[in-house]
Amino acid sequence: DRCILIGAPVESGQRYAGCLMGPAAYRAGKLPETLISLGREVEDRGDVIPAPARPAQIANTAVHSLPETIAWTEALGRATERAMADGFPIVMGGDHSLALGSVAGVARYAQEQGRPLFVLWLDAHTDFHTLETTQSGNLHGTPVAYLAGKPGFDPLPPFPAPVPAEQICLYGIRSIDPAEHAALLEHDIQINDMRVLDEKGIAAPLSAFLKRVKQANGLLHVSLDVDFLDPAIAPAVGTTVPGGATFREAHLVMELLHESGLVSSLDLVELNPFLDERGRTTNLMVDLVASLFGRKVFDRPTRSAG
Ligand code: DIR
Ligand code: MN
Ligand code: MN
Ligand code: MN
Repeated sequence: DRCILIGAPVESGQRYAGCLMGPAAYRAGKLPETLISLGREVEDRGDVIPAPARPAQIANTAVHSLPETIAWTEALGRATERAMADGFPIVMGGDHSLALGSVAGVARYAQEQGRPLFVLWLDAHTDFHTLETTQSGNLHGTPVAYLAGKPGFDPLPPFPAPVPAEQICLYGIRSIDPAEHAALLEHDIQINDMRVLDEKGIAAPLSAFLKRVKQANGLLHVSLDVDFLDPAIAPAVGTTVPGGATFREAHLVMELLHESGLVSSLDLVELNPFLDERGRTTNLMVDLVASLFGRKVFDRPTRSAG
């Protein structure tokens, strides 16, 4: 399957300047060349340009840059849906609010194909606020509630076909706001917080989820937030949280995803190259994508894949 690179220089979903340099960093970090070296065809469609923002009114005055985020959601929804028809979209962010659009586009495609959509959310945060509950006002904290079909997103385009709770898997969680916690208690979304992963290991809960994707013949969207990773190895993100995935844990997740053959689209989000140490976080993210596309520590060519 051909990889379709979509640049999404979005930073309206949070308040640190610099996320808009993400797509350029992935290109400078040789993401396209890396995918080609792994045998993929690559088509870079350049950076998406949203329509001019139109004013939008909501009650919660804390909300930051809603008009810009709506414009991005519309533009990225269209770009990602189109890319699904042509190959494997890799949306290079940009902050996590871009997933409001990318997942909406993937969901529309899944609906047209009559296939269930599963979402794996690799993140320190649950991103389960609505426009009404967010206190920071940063809309990068909202996409999971949006794709789950929670009410409270009035000025945004309605999410095409809400993803059922059983088809959403949150992974690596270690920061949940009180309003998110209350809302999550009313949903059946699987929350693999770090406490769970410490005890069960990084592989077992993921394998169980992948089994369900396979049984359902589902499409699988993976949304990788840089802050899933431990800040010691991935410092270039505005919202670091200690206690994240280690280098090998993160690679193992990607290797298991590759071996499953189930992943059909990917977001790379929250990289802020302005905060990076000589491209260190960028390089790690590119290497993780390489593992997702089949780079191995030791290739065993004759081993039959499961
Ligand atoms: C926090 C932080 N829950 C908020 N969210 C982040 O602002 O809503 N998500 N950083 O990635
Ligand atoms: Mn996030
Ligand atoms: Mn996060
Ligand atoms: Mn964040």
